[in-house]
Amino acid sequence: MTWDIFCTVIDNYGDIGVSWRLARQLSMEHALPVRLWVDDLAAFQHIRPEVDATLAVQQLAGVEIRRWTSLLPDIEVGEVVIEALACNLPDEFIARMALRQPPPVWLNLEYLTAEAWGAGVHGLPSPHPRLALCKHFFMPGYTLQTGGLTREAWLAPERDRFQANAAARAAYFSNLGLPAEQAGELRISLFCYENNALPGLLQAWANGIDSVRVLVPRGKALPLIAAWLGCENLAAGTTWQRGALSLHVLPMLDQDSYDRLLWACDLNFVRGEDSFTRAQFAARPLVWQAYVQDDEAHLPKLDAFLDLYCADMDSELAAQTRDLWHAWNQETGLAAAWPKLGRALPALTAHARVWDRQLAAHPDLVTNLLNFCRKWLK
Ligand code: TRH
Repeated sequence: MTWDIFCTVIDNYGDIGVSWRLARQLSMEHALPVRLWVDDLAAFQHIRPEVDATLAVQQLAGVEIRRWTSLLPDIEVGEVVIEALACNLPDEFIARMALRQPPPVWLNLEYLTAEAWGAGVHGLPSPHPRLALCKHFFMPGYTLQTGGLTREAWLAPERDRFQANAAARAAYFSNLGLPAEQAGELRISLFCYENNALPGLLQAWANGIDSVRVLVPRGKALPLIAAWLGCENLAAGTTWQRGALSLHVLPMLDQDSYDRLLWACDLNFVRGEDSFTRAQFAARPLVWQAYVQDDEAHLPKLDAFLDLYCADMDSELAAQTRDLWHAWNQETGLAAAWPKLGRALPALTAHARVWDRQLAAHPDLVTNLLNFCRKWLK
């Protein structure tokens, strides 16, 4: 089964992050020929430094990566064509798809949502108005009625080994220029959008009695942090101390190293889609900042996830989790919500493990994709 996956980088790193994981898993775990078309290789390079942004064609982890320009080379269309995260295929490529016999399985791989409509839309056909082609919606999601989540077979065993191995974690932190873990210290990774609640949260951590070590990969949070610290610029590799808070600015990590950061921390602030999913697979407590959408469409998305995530929590823990996540997403009132949540971390850690096991019991997205495609290619 040959694959063409198309990815448009709208902004940030989520589109390419999701597309790359999918392409890599198809290639590495299923030995499938995959071509990944990307319109912004420079963004790709941020999460995979091995990518050469000047090349039209290159190979990485068995995947053929192609710069997606307006003129596509004359290649044979794959048996499966994926529009990752609802990007639009060029008409010229669609015309070529129509000439292929049999026509390719054409999928619109949508954004992840826990909302009920996701299950309703999953698998629905959308016939082309003129050509003998039919696109299907493929919805990632958290239930068996959806396409599942991208989760490699190696992930849980590797994570468990890493989390059980203090020497591996020490080496990891040392490579990042960070001090070794200390007893009683809370280690937090922070990856978020510009968030007006952040200064209040930093202040709450600084004023607290427990030591908090916050690790911030370079990105959108830095201007707010710099303003709160009262400094001009925050370079990667710098460390700042304010009361009980130690703050370290990290370079942007490659995707696999970022996974390890999530595995290594006691609590992860994540955003968008891919870091959010990976933080759930880290089996550690998390706080999610949803990607802001028009008409506040991200708020029902947030609540739909919280409904699932908090379903098996006791009511007090559920209310605390909801309060903190709402405060973070509404960018207000977070400092008040934090102290209770800080105390609830042991219970949240236990819950994060249960949630991860629950997710792991479902077939992953690639398995579901393969089953779907085999049915249509028969
Ligand atoms: O970058 P994002 O904000 O991406 C967003 C969302 O995907 C959103 O839904 C989409 O509409 C928008 O992009 C266009 O957040 P996300 O999804 O977490 O993606 C970040 C990627 O960057 C993820 O693959 C992890 C990776 N990453 C690294 O590789 N190294 C790092 O140091 C960090 C912090 C992240």
